[in-house]
Amino acid sequence: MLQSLRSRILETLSSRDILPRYRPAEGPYQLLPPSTLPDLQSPDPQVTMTRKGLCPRPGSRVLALVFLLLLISAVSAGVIRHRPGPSGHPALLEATIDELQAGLASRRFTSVDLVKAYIARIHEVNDTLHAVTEINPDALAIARELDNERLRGSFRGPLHGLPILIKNNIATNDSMNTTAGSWALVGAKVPRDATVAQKLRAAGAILLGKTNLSQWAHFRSVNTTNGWSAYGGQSYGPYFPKQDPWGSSSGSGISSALGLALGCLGTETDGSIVDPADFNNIVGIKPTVGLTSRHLVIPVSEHQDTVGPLTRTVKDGAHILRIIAGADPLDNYTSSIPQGKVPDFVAACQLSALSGVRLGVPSNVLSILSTNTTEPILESFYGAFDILQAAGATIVEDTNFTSAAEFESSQLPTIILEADFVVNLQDYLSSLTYNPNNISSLADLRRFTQSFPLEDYPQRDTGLWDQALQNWNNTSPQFWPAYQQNLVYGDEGGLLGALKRYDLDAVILPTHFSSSFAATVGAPIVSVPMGFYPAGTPVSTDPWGLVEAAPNIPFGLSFLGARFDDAKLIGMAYAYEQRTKIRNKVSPYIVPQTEIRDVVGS
Ligand SMILES: *[C@@H]1O[C@H](CO)[C@@H](O)[C@H](O)[C@H]1NC(C)=O
Ligand SMILES: *[C@@H]1O[C@H](CO)[C@@H](O)[C@H](O)[C@H]1NC(C)=O
Ligand SMILES: *[C@@H]1O[C@H](CO)[C@@H](O)[C@H](O)[C@H]1NC(C)=O
Ligand SMILES: *[C@@H]1O[C@H](CO)[C@@H](O)[C@H](O)[C@H]1NC(C)=O
Ligand SMILES: *[C@@H]1O[C@H](CO)[C@@H](O)[C@H](O)[C@H]1NC(C)=O
Ligand SMILES: *[C@@H]1O[C@H](CO)[C@@H](O)[C@H](O)[C@H]1NC(C)=O
Ligand SMILES: *[C@@H]1O[C@H](CO)[C@@H](O)[C@H](O)[C@H]1NC(C)=O
Ligand SMILES: *[C@@H]1O[C@H](CO)[C@@H](O)[C@H](O)[C@H]1NC(C)=O
Ligand SMILES: *[C@@H]1O[C@H](CO)[C@@H](O)[C@H](O)[C@H]1NC(C)=O
Ligand SMILES: CC(=O)N[C@H]1CO[C@H](CO)[C@@H](O)[C@@H]1O
Repeated sequence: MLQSLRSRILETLSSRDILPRYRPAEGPYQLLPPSTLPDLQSPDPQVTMTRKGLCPRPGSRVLALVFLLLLISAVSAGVIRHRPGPSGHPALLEATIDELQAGLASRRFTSVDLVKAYIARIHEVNDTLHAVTEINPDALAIARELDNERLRGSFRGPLHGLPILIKNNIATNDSMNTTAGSWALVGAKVPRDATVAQKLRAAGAILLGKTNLSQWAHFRSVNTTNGWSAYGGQSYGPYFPKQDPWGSSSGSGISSALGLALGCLGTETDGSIVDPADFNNIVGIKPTVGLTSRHLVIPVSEHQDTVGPLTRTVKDGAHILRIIAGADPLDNYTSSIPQGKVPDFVAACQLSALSGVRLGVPSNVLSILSTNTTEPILESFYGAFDILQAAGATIVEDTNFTSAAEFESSQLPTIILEADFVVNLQDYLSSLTYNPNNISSLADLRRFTQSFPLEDYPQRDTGLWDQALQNWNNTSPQFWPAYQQNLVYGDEGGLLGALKRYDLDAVILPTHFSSSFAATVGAPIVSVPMGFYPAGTPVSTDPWGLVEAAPNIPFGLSFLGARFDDAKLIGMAYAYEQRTKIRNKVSPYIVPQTEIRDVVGS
């Protein structure tokens, strides 16, 4: 029974969120019935896809062309509208911490203005993209207080007065719900803020709202979509109509991409920060597990979960990470931070950071994972070598991950996560001070989910929970040997082994292939925009109608490193970003129009 379920999970899981990330997203693709085709505010991305690859249907080139024309008109309109006003207000689609702080310091606008503008922008796109599930009703009052503080001459630092959205699995002790996208937890209360939320508040950030996500961080169904939650609906990426936003920090990726806040927090177990960063044209920092506290973050796995920023620039991500990182007595994985000291990630952002570094390329991973839809990604990846070398890096090819093929088909990574989830979820539920549906265990949660109509069961099943409830857990004697075996995939047989054997500073991979290799050992990844699918790319969709590949959809480059080498990776990503500025070379098809000048003084 267990065995057959496991095989089914391997066959049907549509996201790479919890399984080895590099498994090609192949499936029983077919021509979609008209009712599920993306609607026609956009061209109709009507295509078919075989198991082996894309077969453009007659006309798909024409459709792509129509889309391109629409895009060009949207962009040219956008360029006009997004030009900073005469008063020099930064355009919110790209605004950085430094630009917003300069405007706040010189009183060209206030934090109240920023909150108003970002809320208007969220409303402009939420009906189409479902990126944000709730807005903090206290945000304006908090902004006013922070404006007053600033006027009184007190400045808390780079995040003072800047609105940030957080993923809806990071708990806050305020009027907002923390649900992981489930109706089971709507109305639930926690005793205090999650440590990362509390640190943001203390640093003067305004928690503007909560972002949509793949429900339970994609740890419920074996047949569901990225970016869907019962509470938040289906979210979409902004670079092509009905674009798969990836996940599970889907809303955080979309929101940073479109300037719905200065930046966002997400969480990652295996891919949940770097994948939405990848396909939404932004930077994702997946910190070393233990660098940021998970206290009062709805868990998947204590061994793999980590909280990190999704931002438009590497430097903004570094600023946010610097605030949220650090030891926390309420999450003792943070006691593994070397010397207990948080490095200065912002100072690590140096143009020279690639000079003299050795970057490994595990070529066997590229050959194992490549499919027809990844061809443009690989082309762009090989193109990046020139830039990295010109910046002083040495590229070392064939630094193969020796167990990559075995890892790719192993069920162990999922079993370990399930064993953690049963126990870690129960701990989280026991910390609630108000638990409206009296859910205290995974068994309770499964009962609720299977009987509550809005949870979309059985169309979206509870396959991962069914299996977790039958299996041993992380307090059982079977756990430790299995966990040790699972570590080998990331250690000797994977990332850490290659770093040591070839004396590397980091490994580079297309982000699409990267996350699983760092996941099992809790190693860091920084993903930065690298390219986008060119005009003429056949449009391919998954069985639910989400668009996976199409012209204009972006993708990123990942730097993977040893545990607690986060600062080093941030430096390299910055040096690459500054030389390429890929983000500016591709535009979303949908862009909110409200700018600071529209709200100043209102
Ligand atoms: C890619 O597509 C071509 C035809 O379009 C096909 O011949 C080939 O087998 C495909 N390759 C893979 C790896 O799917
Ligand atoms: C989403 O946008 C619509 C239209 O502006 C608005 O009515 C609705 O309240 C928004 N939802 C949230 C949660 O902000
Ligand atoms: C939290 O959920 C409750 C119950 O559905 C709802 O009334 C409330 O508006 C939500 N809070 C926010 C800030 O959306
Ligand atoms: C959590 O919120 C409640 C209700 O506002 C408040 O009484 C309590 O002090 C808060 N807890 C902390 C640790 O701030
Ligand atoms: C998964 O869900 C899709 C959409 O409802 C459906 O077409 C497909 O048959 C399901 N696959 C399995 C294996 O249940
Ligand atoms: C880890 O933290 C918990 C409280 O969250 C504490 O009970 C436990 O003793 C700590 N374990 C270690 C090894 O420090
Ligand atoms: C690494 O993998 C590539 C691609 O699979 C292969 O051609 C090469 O021989 C391998 N190199 C080593 C040193 O194993
Ligand atoms: C939860 O438990 C409390 C106390 O036992 C009870 O009053 C309440 O009705 C229960 N709520 C639900 C939804 O079962
Ligand atoms: C974990 O498994 C043990 C048996 O090995 C069992 O006693 C315990 O109740 C399980 N914990 C949870 C949270 O299910
Ligand atoms: C804020 C937001 O976008 N909420 C939406 C989430 O998804 C549901 C279902 O699609 C919509 O009804 C909400 O408006």
